[in-house]
Amino acid sequence: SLPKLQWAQVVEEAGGPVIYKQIPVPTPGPDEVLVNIKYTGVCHTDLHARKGDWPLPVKMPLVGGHEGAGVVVAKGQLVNNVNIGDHAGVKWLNGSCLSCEFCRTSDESLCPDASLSGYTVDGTFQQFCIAKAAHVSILPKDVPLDAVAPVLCAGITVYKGLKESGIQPGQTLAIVGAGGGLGSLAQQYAKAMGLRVIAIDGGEEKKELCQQLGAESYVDFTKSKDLVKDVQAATPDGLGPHAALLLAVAEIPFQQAAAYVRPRGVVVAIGLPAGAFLKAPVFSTVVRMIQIRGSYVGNRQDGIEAIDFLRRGLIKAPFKTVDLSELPKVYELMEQGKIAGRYVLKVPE
Ligand code: 8ID
Ligand code: ZN
Repeated sequence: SLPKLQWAQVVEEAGGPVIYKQIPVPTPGPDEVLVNIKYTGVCHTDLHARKGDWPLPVKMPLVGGHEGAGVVVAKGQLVNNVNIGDHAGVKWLNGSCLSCEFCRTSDESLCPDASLSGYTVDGTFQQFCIAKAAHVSILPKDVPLDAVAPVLCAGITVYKGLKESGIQPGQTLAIVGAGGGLGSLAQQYAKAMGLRVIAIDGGEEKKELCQQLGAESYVDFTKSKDLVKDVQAATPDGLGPHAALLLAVAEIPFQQAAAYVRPRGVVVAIGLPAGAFLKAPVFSTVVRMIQIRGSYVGNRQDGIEAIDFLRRGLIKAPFKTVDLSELPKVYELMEQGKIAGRYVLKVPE
């Protein structure tokens, strides 16, 4: 039988700290499952939620987290696609209505009634987490629960972003924020898809990581005197990358990308720096036929495909594992831009 109380990291007021404490174990509704979380990644989105810096209201008190991998321990009476004992992943999209036009056309992340793990509903920084059965990812049992955790948001998001960019094998991709959580996974998916990668980030630790992950070149934004020129110079023919994935949590790179992609280049905005704007000169955007678009997580099928890349050994992104109780330290490092790759929290048994 299940315990009545569990350990969780709780934000009690907007902008306040996370508090490690015991809270009740929730009961799943008729269309929901209860997942005993074993590992959960820490995404920069969780820090945005803790700080409350987005124009989207956050539930309070809040249990954050949306990269949770664990075991299904209870389910509602309407659930027949998931069994007790299945390995399951809880993602950013905790649930959606499944009947609006967006859900009907597999754009579930655009559902006006979507519920978001660790934002509008409690997430994965707890031992037992609820998710809608229709949206939970069923994980093959040969996929390790620690390594799959970052794939559940970071992996799916960059995989979808790559599809949205329309880039083709052999073409060159700029990844901005390449040494971070999303960036390190983006490099792995890009490589698996036969793309050539220009990694853009700051500092030596991230440079080493990007080289290990197979980037053809590294542009250090903290050192470059003319980033647009340096990125273009890093492409084989000097004309600039075919696409750019913007994963950084700063506004400046969102103003630079339209200038360095080659004519017909595609800029995919994924990072969500607070209060930032996308800006590009109309003239050069028109005559160079540049596309600028947003990309927001992925649908259920994108999730299955992104996880399958991991299962098949096509991607391997580095992560460090610490205990759930150490979340405040992880946030501190993240705030300072000091995390190369991802942190994964081990949830107590
Ligand atoms: O669906 C979505 N669109 C989605 C899904 C998941 C996450 C969006 N996100 C958002 C997060 O909310 C966050 O705003 O993507 C952003 C990145 O998340 P993350 O990868 O989890 O963050 P990180 O690990 O801190 O990595 C950010 C990297 O950006 C670099 C940092 O050095 C770090 O490695 N960076 C920064 I800050 N400024 C840069 C710059 N000017 C830069 N890299 C290059 N140029
Ligand atoms: Zn995320």
